[in-house]
Amino acid sequence: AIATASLMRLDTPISDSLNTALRKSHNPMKKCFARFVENGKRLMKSQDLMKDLEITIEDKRERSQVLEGFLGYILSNTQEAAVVPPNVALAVRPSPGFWEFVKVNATSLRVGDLTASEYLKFKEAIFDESWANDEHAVEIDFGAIEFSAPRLSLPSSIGNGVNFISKFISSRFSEDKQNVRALVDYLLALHHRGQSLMINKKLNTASKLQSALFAAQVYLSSLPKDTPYEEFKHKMKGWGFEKGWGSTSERVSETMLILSEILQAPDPLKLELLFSKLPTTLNVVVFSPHGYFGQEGVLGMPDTGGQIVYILDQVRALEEELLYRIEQQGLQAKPQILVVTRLIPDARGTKCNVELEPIENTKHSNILRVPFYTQNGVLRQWVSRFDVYPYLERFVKDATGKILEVMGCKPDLIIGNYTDGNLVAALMAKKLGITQGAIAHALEKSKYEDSDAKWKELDPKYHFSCQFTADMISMNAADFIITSTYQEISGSESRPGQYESHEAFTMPGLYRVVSGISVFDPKFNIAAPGADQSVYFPFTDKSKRLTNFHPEIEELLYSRENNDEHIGYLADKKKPIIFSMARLDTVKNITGLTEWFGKNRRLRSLVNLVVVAGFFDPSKSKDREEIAEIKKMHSLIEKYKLRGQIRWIAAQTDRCRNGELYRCIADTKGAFVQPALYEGFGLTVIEAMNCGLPTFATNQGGPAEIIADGVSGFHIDPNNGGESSKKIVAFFEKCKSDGGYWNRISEAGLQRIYESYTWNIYAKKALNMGSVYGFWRQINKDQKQAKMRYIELLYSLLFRKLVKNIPIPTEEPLPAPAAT
Ligand code: UDP
Ligand code: LCN
Repeated sequence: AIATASLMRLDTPISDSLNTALRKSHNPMKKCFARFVENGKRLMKSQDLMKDLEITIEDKRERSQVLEGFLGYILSNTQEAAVVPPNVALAVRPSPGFWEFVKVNATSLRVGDLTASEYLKFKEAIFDESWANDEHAVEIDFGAIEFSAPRLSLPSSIGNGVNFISKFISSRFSEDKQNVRALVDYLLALHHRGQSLMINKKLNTASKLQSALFAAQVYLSSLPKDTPYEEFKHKMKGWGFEKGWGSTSERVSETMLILSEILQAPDPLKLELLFSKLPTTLNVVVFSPHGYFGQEGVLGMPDTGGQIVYILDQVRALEEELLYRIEQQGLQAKPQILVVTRLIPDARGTKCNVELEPIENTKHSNILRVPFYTQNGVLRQWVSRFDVYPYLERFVKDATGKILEVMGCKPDLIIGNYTDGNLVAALMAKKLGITQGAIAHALEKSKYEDSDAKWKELDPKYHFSCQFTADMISMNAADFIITSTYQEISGSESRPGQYESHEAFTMPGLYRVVSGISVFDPKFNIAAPGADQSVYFPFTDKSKRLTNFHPEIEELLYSRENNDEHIGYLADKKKPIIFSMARLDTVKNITGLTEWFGKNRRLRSLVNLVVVAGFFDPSKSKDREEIAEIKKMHSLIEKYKLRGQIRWIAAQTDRCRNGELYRCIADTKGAFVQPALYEGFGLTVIEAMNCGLPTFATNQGGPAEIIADGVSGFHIDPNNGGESSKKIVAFFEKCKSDGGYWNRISEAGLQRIYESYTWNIYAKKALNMGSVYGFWRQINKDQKQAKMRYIELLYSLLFRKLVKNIPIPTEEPLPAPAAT
């Protein structure tokens, strides 16, 4: 039972109802299950099951009878079926976060329930029978340690962890006043550069604090509201209060009232409010080791995309909010945010070889670069995100030293980004005893089909054994996790979320995860990013348009010449443009879009295609996927004779010019198309929408949540190019017959953005998380410590060993500096 503790299950197991349903449709189902066993596929997905069902139950009426009943419900909710004749095991997901496992004997149609562990073992037999039968195969089970941890129960509450934790803490306060002591201790520990904040030792019990608050509030009510703190600080100190309550008598009074009310009768909303006012966070470290992390000339390269844009915008928003809060709290402190990445000596014209670089449009934030080391010294070249693991342990050690030196103190909060950044953040947070937040951006596991079960096949190329282990470690070590969408946590009705796919999975021969992370864990919080609205603003905002870029953009789109920056040309300048921009990764599917365009004559007659992606010479790339995609782009242009209708532009690194480019596409009454096979969030989607450009985006992942289909844009199915290109055609045809249609979609897109996707909302939420979870980890110390011991074992015994499989690149000499 412990093995499935974190997997939410329905009250009544499905096996009974399934038994009855199978008995009722015995004959057609017998044929159907016989086919599942005979078709040769050992791991079937939902669409495979449906296809077989269509083949075996030819009669449409009979088929729909079956599909309308319980069997249809089960089969359509089956994410995966593992076939080991004569049995078929089904992993059924009736709704987000809820899983059931059953085994059906294809001959007798007898049904049996399976636990997650049993299901995974059954599935493993397809790949590695002796491993599946090994009683002592490694099982990872975080649910077994966290059996007493609080869990959400409603799928609708998923992603709103702060709210849940506040409720949980206040109910603990109500149950036992002793627990309030923890809050007093927490306040006592707040300090800045050796100086106590909020309260000092005089107020070391809840009752002393309560009386002092009462006395102070009576006194404050006699002062004019805007009296500066400086004028009454001595009086406050006399009672045991320190700075941090507020800059004026009114603010101090407000904060004191909130705390008094909590001490009198705990209330989750008041608790959340109090935590948003406490000076808990002044110094923040943000880790993002891989890639070329820079402010200029790095975007669009492999591994160097949205994560960088996100972090730089995030830092600006966090700094702004921190400055605002510090001012309100009446402190003179300077907030410091350090983005810590790797220093790359072979910087290829970027500033990635500079150790400390101030972040533009901030007052106190910097990028700190720390090199990766090998046995031969500093690693000079870029390495792919799939190959970074061997350097991380040393990186944490070096980075910790540097951070303490540059900040002059310990940070209050560490935020990791992507697998490598999250692992590094977890290691450093543990070392220094600091609150840790994690941000995935993309969990690679969901991007590649069966990447867990088929890990052995993929490992030489992607090292998923390291990556998924690191992900398991850091998502469990993190005090809180920030996600961009609900989908990222628990997916949609039809598709499991990125985190959800880490609940139960197996890598045969390595380990079996029977409870990895639960989507009902209250550490999950949704805080969607925005797009920098000074760069991405509507094309209708004429006075702000960057017209100085227009001649360059005209050349970029329409000149006839082929060069290093663009190839192909647009013969008919009057047509609207469908536009896409992404790194040239397979998953971005830019080649897919090119092929849909190539195949759809009607689409080609209506619009031109412009894509910004990668570059044109495969021999100049070091990235395996990029090389393959470059070659494919060239062959598609030839195959479909696209010259005259396509413009392929190389990766663009100037954000401001890109903003204007989106707007120029809007001027042509065109559209943005994001065709990814899977997209974690999709910053280009919100950039395009911010510019007022109607957007078609993949229904696989985050964009499905950003866009309301047919209202604020459109969803397209990347796995069904024919249908997707028809949908684009339908839009442009409708625009021809209905003059206002294009504008209506454009405006609805903008409205959607303003309601939900801005950086200011994000910064407030993220800082509140740091504060609430900082306290939660204190009162949950014992549980956390037990979990960390388990995590340390995984790190030492598993991860360190796996890292050794990744080859260290041999040093390539740097090219001689160009003559000037
Ligand atoms: N981008 C860019 N130039 C390019 C390709 C992409 O500036 O040639 C930017 C794009 O504007 C967006 C980011 O890189 O800000 C890509 O983020 P997204 O979330 O769409 O995808 P990711 O690359 O993170 O997977
Ligand atoms: C990485 C991705 O793949 C995108 O989907 C996100 O938009 C980006 O990071 C920022 O979080």
